[in-house]
This record gives sequence, structure tokens and C-alpha cells, in this order.
Amino acid sequence: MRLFVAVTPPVDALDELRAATAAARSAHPDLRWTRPDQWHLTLAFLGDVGADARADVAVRLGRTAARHAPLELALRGAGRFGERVLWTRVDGDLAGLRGLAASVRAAARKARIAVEDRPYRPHLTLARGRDGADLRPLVDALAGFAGRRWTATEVHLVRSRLGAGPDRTARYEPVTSWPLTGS
Ligand code: 2AM
Repeated sequence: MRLFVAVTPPVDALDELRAATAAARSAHPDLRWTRPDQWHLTLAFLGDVGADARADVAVRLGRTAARHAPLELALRGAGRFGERVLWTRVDGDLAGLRGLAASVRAAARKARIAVEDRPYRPHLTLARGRDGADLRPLVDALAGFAGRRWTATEVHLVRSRLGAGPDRTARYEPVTSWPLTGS
């Protein structure tokens, strides 16, 4: 089962982002926009995980969530990974978010799941570009977006079903969620 671990902004924060990106979305049908009902902040991408490792990582993620406190976050402005990915940035308790992502990755490694060593870049993916797309004007257009503060209170283990969403997009289905109950 293809899995990732994420935190999810609440509906009011997502509605704000949806409104802030509406003009860009309609002006650029050439990009592959992610669906607002699927928006999330990935902490770790686990890839295909077998049943045994899934059970193991679930136990470990429960312990991880119990050690970390809820996180005060906000969505703000935009950035890009080259011409491939347009995203909105994350503001607030980034040290806490990085610490949580590091713990989630450590939990996955202990469950013998290979996770990337690349530095964690907190972001919420808005759109993916096709070859030759110029995402810079969109980054500029979204620069003034400053979303409300919200609290991440849960960590979600999410299943990604490639091609199962509308127009053969991926569909993300929460498998298990754990509250952040640390202090
Ligand atoms: P993204 O946020 O940059 O789009 C499900 O695919 C989620 O896991 C997406 O949010 C995606 O990143 C993230 N992810 C991270 N590494 C990935 C990878 N190697 N393949 C697919 N998704 C990955």
C-alpha cells in the first residue's frame, strides 16, 4: 500500500487558500492543480509498504504523536521547486514541524521503510507544471497571501491511490490518525 504521513490544515484555512488561488487556477488551466479537498502537508513519503511494516510503523507513529505537542502553523505566500511544483509555504512553529517530520522519518526507518534523506522542505503543493512552464509569475501573484493561524492537532497516515481520483489524479485516503498529545 502506497503511504505517506501528513498534517492537514482545517477547513477554514483551506477555504482561504482556495479563495487566494482561485484566480491563478482559472488563469492557468495548463498546470495540474491539486484538489483543495486533498490538500495536506507531507511529513514523510513512505512509498509502497507491506502489511508487516505497516503494522510496525503504525505503532511507532502512535508513540511519535504522543511525544509531540500540537503545532501553531499558518500558510503564507508561495514558492516553487524549479518549474515542476508550485506550493504555498508554511509559517509558524517550523522548528516543531521539522522536529515532528524528523521523528516520523525515524519511526519509518525503525520499521525498515526506506525514506528520503533529503532535507525536509515544509510546503503544500498547489500545482505541478508541465515541461517549459514558468511558475515565477504565480509565485509573485501569491506572494501577498497570509493565511490565518491554525493548530495542527493530529498526524495522519494516508493511503495514496494513484489514478483513483477524478481525471485519473491520485486519491488520498486517511488510514489512521493520532492526536499530538506531547507537551
Ligand atoms: P508533494 O507534497 O511535494 O506533492 C503524496 O504523494 C504526497 O507525498 C505528496 O504530497 C507528495 O509530495 C509527497 N511525496 C514526497 N515524496 C514523494 C515521492 N517520491 N513520490 C510521490 N509523492 C511524494
